[in-house]
Amino acid sequence: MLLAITRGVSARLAEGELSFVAREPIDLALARTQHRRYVEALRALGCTVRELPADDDLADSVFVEDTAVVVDELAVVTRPGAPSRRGETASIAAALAAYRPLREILEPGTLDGGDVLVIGRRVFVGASARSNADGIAQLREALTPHGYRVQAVALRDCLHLKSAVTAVAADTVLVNPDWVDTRPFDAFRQIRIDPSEPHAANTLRLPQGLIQPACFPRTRQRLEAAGIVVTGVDLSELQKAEGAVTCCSLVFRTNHAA
Ligand code: CIR
Repeated sequence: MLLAITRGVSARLAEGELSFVAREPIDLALARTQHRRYVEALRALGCTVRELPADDDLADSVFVEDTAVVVDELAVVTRPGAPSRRGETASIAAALAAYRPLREILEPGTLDGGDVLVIGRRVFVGASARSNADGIAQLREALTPHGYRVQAVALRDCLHLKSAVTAVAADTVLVNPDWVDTRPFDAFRQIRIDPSEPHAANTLRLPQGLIQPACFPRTRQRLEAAGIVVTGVDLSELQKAEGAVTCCSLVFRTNHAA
């Protein structure tokens, strides 16, 4: 089965880290409603969802993607680049231990899962302010023995690699070329976001469809013109916290019960 691990929205969401967006008031009740609808979309697209309880002390803890990289063979628990987020990993490691052997990124390495894009055996890692060279090297050391090729990718003007590029089909990426060097993705068909929607590249690809924030209709048209089925989810309040669709779940295959 396809399992998605999620975590509820912290009461302190509005106090989380921000790097490239200005702080705005967040409607917490609406954030929670939107998150619930996101979880429903995961279920509608075939995921069994294991929801971890919200942790009010950890403002950004709804963004579980950043705490681990899960591949078929193992899970690598990260050491998030923002010190305020390092308390998020212990509970994720405990949850993942039921499904995968664990490795962890150790000091001085830092790595955010939002920087890690796995497409088949190719692993692209954003060399961002959150993921340093040591963290990328540790990830390479963990994954190379299992046949993965790990490659660092330069970024600009955005938080994570997956802010700028995600896979929308096995051979296709959706990319914002203003934020990422597209040459590492030359082997893939590339769809560009509509330039009026710079944040539109973050999509979550599931076997039964693609989830994208609902506020990017022009980019959605480009995807649909390419034959890609899109489910739009309104995540306005989580976007104010600099999150989007990949960051709210860790999705992987397992034979174990949830
Ligand atoms: C942060 O800056 O860490 C959070 N406010 C947002 C993290 C979003 N994560 C992601 O896109 N993978």
